[in-house]
Amino acid sequence: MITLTSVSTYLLQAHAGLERWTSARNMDQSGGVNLRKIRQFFLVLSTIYCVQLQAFVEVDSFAVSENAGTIGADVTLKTTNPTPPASIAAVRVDYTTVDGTAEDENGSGDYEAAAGTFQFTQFNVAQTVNVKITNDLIVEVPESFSLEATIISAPVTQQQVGAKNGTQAVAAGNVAINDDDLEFTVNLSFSGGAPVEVDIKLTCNNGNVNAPPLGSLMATKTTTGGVAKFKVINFLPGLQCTATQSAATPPPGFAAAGTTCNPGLAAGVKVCTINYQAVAANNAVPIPTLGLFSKLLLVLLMLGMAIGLRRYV
Ligand SMILES: [Ca+2]
Ligand SMILES: [Ca+2]
Ligand SMILES: [Ca+2]
Repeated sequence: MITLTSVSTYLLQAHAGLERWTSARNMDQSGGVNLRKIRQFFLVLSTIYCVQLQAFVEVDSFAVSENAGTIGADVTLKTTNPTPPASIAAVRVDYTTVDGTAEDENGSGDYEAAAGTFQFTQFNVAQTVNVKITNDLIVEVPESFSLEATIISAPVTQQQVGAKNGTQAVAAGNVAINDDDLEFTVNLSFSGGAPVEVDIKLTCNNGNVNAPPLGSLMATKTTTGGVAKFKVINFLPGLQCTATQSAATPPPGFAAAGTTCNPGLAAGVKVCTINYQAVAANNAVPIPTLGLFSKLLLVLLMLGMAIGLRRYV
């Protein structure tokens, strides 16, 4: 914090006025003893006020979606003075973004760095820092960066007081970025039979599916033996996706045995499971096949019949 109050300003002005008044009359230390005490009294009083009433900055903390575009973070100059003056001499406040798990264009590019200086001439009136959030197609966990603001100057008399305290006013707000891309996993379950190739369709009621084609609301993937992965990009709140088999009938040898999807969607990996149950090829009465011995027996029988027929003829 930095000391900065109207009351302390008035006290300092009284102190400075008395100093000028005694100086103008060329009063030395002995002759001006009473006035010197009065000056010291005002100086002590102003210091007490300065300790009690301070100015500081506040910076917003909030969360945004990755697709929010350019966002505004408010920086506000405040004071502990219960009755702040309507206007003050300009107070300079530096601001800058600082990487956290989210990184600017010099890192992984989750947002574009911003830095600058505000001039505040009023308390409790916010000024806004604009920061561009990058909307990529990468599936990520929530990340954040901070916005730091520092009071670097105050009106002359107030700055002098602040310097005596040796303090600076620094504040930081946190901006969380929630990803809007997610990976959607479809597990294929084959009971009673070996996994086969199946075309899977992912349909979402909102947003885009990036697998393939980009920008479509529907995507199909062919998978063998288990897993199809879809990347859903730029989804909006309330998005629901469902995985189904593309073909009208289940794969040969299997019957559909239900689909389960986790309800709702937020950031993160989502899963559906499509179940198949093996079935018999058909329900016809089995035709017995002849073994090698039976075939040999049949050949001998036919041979015997042929010999007998020849004798008879
Ligand atoms: Ca990232
Ligand atoms: Ca995105
Ligand atoms: Ca992303």
